[in-house]
Amino acid sequence: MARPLEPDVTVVSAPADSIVGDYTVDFDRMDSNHDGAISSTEAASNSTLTAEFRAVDNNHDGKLSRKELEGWKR
Ligand SMILES: [Ca+2]
Ligand SMILES: [Ca+2]
Repeated sequence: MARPLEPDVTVVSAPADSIVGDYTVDFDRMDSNHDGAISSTEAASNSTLTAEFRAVDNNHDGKLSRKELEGWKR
């Protein structure tokens, strides 16, 4: 009993977040409450940034300004 040939559908899930080792941060997108700074909560979507949050936060106010982020990106 031959079965009709069906296309073998292989679902390849491409990682949406494939930026590795490239510090591309969309400040405006990450600043979800638009207060001009990235809080640790807002940075949570970026694991790399979360890991280095304290280092990036030069003035230790718990938020990352656009300037602090610029310095991080290099
Ligand atoms: Ca914010
Ligand atoms: Ca800061």
